[in-house]
Amino acid sequence: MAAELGTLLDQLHELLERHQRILILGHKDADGDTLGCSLAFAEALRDRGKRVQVVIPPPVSSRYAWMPGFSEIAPSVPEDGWSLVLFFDAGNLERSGGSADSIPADAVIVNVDHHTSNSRYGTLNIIDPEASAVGQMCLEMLEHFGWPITPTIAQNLYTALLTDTGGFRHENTDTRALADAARLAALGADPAHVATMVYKSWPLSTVRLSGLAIADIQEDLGGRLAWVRVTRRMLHEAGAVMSESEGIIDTVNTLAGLEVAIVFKEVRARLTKISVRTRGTVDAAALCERFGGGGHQRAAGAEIELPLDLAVSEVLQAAREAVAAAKEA
Ligand SMILES: [Mn+2]
Repeated sequence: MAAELGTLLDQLHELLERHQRILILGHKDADGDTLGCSLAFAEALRDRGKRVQVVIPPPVSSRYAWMPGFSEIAPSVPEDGWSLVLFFDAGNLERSGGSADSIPADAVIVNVDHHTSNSRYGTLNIIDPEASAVGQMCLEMLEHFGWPITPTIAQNLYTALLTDTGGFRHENTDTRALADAARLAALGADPAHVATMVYKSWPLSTVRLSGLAIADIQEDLGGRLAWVRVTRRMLHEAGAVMSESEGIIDTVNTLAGLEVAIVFKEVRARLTKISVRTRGTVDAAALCERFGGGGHQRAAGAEIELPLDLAVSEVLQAAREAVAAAKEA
């Protein structure tokens, strides 16, 4: 561990020992990483006698409802004199979905993240872009503190690592990720159970929605660019809600020869969300930043205040330019 990181972890340890009322924030459109870190740290802190509340803005996908501690998540910040706030896996405070507005003005904010685009909004910023998942950073923190890691903590952190590596398929699946996965399994995480709950537990409506969207898949640039739309009409037809569209991008990303995969989600009449995955040299985060979003080089997203059709044409134009620029580079 780098000396600088060791100092940061000592500072965090001191803050956690000193404060009694600790608020934990997960980011909106919650994924396995933000959930796993939040729930693992909540358990670790409760075991140390702390008053803890995990707050994650709804809707939180029910595919994670089996995670230990999930039922204790609150949708908004209850007033309880929180003096320390931990925010996991969020590149900026807006990712709290408004929860940050309810934090007491004098609260200390700890920003624990792995996004290169992180805005360093915390009082203490612990950023490790080399980490495949923030869950790995949490594992290192708990080990650095010498705090016990229970099987349920290990289960939550393993889930963070499994999901942020796309089931150990993304390019961030490196020796550190695999070694940490083995350590978490040794600590009591159950890889087969987590895989079943995360990847083999979709409701019928989710599979139907995926089918409707995928049936209308479009491609361009000889298959280097592919996209699908998830419309309000498809949701109605499948009996699904928009959060069930989360896995569709991974199906688009199974195409051979693909460089940029995009899913357009018609959230409202004038709000379109995009999910982007890239291979080769195209930077997904850079593409999404052009539309006010962000993320990682290989996986990013944005919320665009445009009707679906307009968002599709603007983003596709930018994606074509990005693929062309990547070819020349
Ligand atoms: Mn993450």
